[in-house]
Amino acid sequence: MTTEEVKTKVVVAKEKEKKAPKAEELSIDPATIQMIERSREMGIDTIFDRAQTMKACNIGIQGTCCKNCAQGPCRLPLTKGGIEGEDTRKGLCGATPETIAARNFARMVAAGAAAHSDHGRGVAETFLAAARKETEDYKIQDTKKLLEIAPDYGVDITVEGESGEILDRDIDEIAVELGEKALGQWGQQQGELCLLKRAPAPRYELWKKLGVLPRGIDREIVEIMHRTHMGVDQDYENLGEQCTRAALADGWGGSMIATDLQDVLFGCPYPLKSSANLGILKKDHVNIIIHGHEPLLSEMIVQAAELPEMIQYAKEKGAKGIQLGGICCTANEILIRHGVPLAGNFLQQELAIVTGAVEAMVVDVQCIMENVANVADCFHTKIITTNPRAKIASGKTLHIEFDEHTAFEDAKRIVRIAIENFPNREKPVVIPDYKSDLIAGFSYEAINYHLGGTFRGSYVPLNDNIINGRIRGVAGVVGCNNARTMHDNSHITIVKELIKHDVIVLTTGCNAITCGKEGLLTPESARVFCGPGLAEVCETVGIPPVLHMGSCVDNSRILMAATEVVKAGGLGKDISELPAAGSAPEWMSEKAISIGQYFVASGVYTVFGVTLPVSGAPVFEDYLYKKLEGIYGGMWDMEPDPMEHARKMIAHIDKKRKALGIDKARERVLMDMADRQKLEAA
Ligand code: BF8
Ligand code: SF4
Repeated sequence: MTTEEVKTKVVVAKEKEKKAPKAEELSIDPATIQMIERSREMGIDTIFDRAQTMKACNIGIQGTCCKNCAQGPCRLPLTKGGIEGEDTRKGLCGATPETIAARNFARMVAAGAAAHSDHGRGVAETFLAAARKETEDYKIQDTKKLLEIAPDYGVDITVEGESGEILDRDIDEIAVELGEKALGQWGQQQGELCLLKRAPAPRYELWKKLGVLPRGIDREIVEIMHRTHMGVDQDYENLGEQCTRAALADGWGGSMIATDLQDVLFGCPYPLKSSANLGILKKDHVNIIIHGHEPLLSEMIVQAAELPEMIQYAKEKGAKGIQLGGICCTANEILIRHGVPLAGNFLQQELAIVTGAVEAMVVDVQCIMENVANVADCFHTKIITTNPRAKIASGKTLHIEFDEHTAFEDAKRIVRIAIENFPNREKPVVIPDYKSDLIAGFSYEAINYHLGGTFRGSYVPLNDNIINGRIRGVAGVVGCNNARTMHDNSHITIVKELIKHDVIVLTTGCNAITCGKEGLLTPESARVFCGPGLAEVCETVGIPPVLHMGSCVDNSRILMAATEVVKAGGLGKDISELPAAGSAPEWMSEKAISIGQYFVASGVYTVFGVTLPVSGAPVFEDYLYKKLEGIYGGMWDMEPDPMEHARKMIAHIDKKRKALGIDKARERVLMDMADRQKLEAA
């Protein structure tokens, strides 16, 4: 390189540095800010830097780039100011922007539904192996839930005795049949998925009338891939219907089965205490990060890390113990069942390694950034891939494949590798001193129990408080981080705005982790952040205003909670009548699109932040944002501004309150509240 070239390079690098936003402009989370700064000081490239140097494609972002055949990519951007007169944009084959955007959207639904459902299939296979006693490592733990759900799968829990008496059926037999029936849902070719009937009857009847009841999980996903192949389905509404079939096969199929069987296998979650953020890592401990989505192996790692022999081994290597921490939804899974603390959400995965304190990051499937391998290369951290579907092509990652028959041995091997890596720390350890306490594990069964106790557990108290106006409505706020927006900012702004206006929030996924870090998952936060009505209810019942329900497959718990609210009565006959709304403020993954579609098709008004790749196809956009309301009673919306986003959700909730005729009750409660406060002050 000539001196001139070197000089130019230095100038370019300095320019880049000048232009790069400060760390505090990229995240609201102090731990994240501190680690972005450290990564920059160390010259380590993270997603926060790459988001500055690489801008998103202006046509892809509109959803109107088609590369479904080799005559393309055909790119149909919508220019600023829109189209005057007739929209004549066409791909080589004549595909309109609507067809192209709808096909791209459908493929996102297919990929998202496939990811959740393949997770569910893996769980069903392990469940069956456990039920058949082919593995020593997994045992059915929650027989109560097993008996509760078996009939939904068409599995009898009683048998007729010799003289006609009704007898309890053998629990192992029930488990095996349940495993077989559940696994059969993937390859089923005809009929309908068995859990669709869990929905309120009018919802199920609507799906039936519309002809969108999914037949089999794999079938609906395959059909999207067929229909979106060059020259097949060229009607955006017809594609939209198939999106619904595949998405329902996710929410009321693959994801719901995953939640059901994980609960039976590992225990149904009930509220427990833990903490969140990078501050949970310990300088003098062997730190193991578990990252990904399937809890099958991580359940074993939790057990392995607690073994006295492992703790002793860690001490021999100079550590005081073993600290586990989770990232992404594996984190949520092991939090809600074991209280393992949350190290961080999606955008913190590289930064956890930047602490220099992580001996091993064990990953399974989904949301694992390839760059964790590069960041780990700068430290002593070992990246261990564990799933045959998800390897990283870096010579430095280890692959220890998960096998349900040897899972505990595999887990012990992984923990041992981490311990042996403890003395290899090479860079100074810097752990941000930030973590917050939280309570998580609100399965819909736990909410039931919390509201009314074991003997009179029900959603009636919740409904009563919605009807009397103390609680304005219910919001499901879920989903990812997205490096195109300020990390965690929209999540927190929206959730705080909702609870301030007495809307109780149900959360999963990376939003749940964000709320945990912000301290919103504690009953005490109610007094600080909630409107007077919601604060009163939370304080009386002793629950946080934001209920952590689990991982992203556990969005099925939100569907079940909504169904329970309908069943408890007084708020209409279907989910679409509830004063409720859904939101994914910082979404990025295709799974979020599948989730959005099944929420919409279940009757929920669902707002996404950031952007939706449909803006280049105004007719298809209108179908999603407006026309679907007339079909399902729920529809999509997109609002990047977090305050406006929350306002739209609250406006929808108020619209539903009015339709139910309970809008006046709220005014009365607020008046009472003001009067009471006046009295107290006097
Ligand atoms: O399934 S919320 S970034 S971790 S995709 Fe991924 Fe999104 Fe996080 Fe969980 Ni869900
Ligand atoms: Fe272009 Fe049509 Fe091929 Fe798509 S399918 S790339 S629009 S020719």
